[in-house]
Amino acid sequence: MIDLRSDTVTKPTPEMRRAMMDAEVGDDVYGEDPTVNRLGMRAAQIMGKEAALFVPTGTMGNTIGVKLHTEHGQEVICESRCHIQNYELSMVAWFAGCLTRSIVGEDGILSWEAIRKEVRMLSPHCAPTGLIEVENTANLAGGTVYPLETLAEIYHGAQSLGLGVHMDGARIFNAATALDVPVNRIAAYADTVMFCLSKGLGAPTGSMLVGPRELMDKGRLLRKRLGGGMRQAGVLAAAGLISLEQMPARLGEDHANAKLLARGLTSIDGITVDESKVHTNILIIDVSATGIAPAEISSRAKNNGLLFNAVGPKHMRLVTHYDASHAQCEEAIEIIRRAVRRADN
Ligand code: TLP
Repeated sequence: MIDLRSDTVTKPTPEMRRAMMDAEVGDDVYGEDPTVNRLGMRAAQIMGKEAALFVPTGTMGNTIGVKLHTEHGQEVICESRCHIQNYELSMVAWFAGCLTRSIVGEDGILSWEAIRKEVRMLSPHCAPTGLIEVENTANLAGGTVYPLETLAEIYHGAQSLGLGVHMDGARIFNAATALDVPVNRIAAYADTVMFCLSKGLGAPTGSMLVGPRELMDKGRLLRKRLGGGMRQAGVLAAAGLISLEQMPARLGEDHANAKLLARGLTSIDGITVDESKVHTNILIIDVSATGIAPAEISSRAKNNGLLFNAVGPKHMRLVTHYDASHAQCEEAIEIIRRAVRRADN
């Protein structure tokens, strides 16, 4: 099976499995797991932040991140397709007691100008803005990347109003690869950043929340409250360390494979994808002109050895990763070509 449903499907490398086997562990609720502590130190260092918190999932990292910046009854400004609004079971409302106020950004990218218009102060009618959230790369917009200047404007604009910025950087290393900058240049424009070890970086599970030490100390308590005190989590952190140190350097291959897919798929009648907008490992294709429902295309492709999913009534998503080779991506194009061929031609 060629699996392009997500980069979450990657399996730990043999080196990760060996490191997990040999990991030194302790009780992380007491702060005594040396491997978790090492991972936290490296993550903070690489991101240019004071401290880090190891969490089981990106969702928990975002949940804690949002809660750290907000109070019940506030609003979180975000982009309309973002993960915290669409894929986290209303966690912003459920745990932080806030509403999202979303803005449609071009290609999933917000600007300070657009955000500024939506910032609200407390009044007899309005809940105040508590936080600005940016997702980088913007997953459902096709893995798009924030230009550094745009992030700088948002961050400085937010600061001028006393607002914090949380970055859902699940794929921040893909953004750094696309911009060809060290990842800390991107992280510098957010107070807290969540990033995933378990997506393109290949760890079996785990994400990091990084930011000021005081916030991360509070975050530890929130993690415990959410049931994320993982005890001997060093077995997971050991794989995470390999993700962090070794995997970012190869993300360019995934980006090249995504470009290859985009180029191949534009040659198929009825499929629309703007190759010039594919900069990382995600592509969203419009299949509406094939006249075939995405779910049907998905099921035909599956019967021929390719997994990829619909995102809405017209679009489908393909995600490249280290368990999907160049040759498999070439094969995927041919499987899709056959899947959208009508019976009558
Ligand atoms: N994304 C998954 C699905 O949930 C959609 C995927 O297949 O892409 N932020 C972003 C931007 C994400 O893409 C994801 C996962 C998360 C947060 C949540 O991470 P996990 O799955 O570890 O909770």
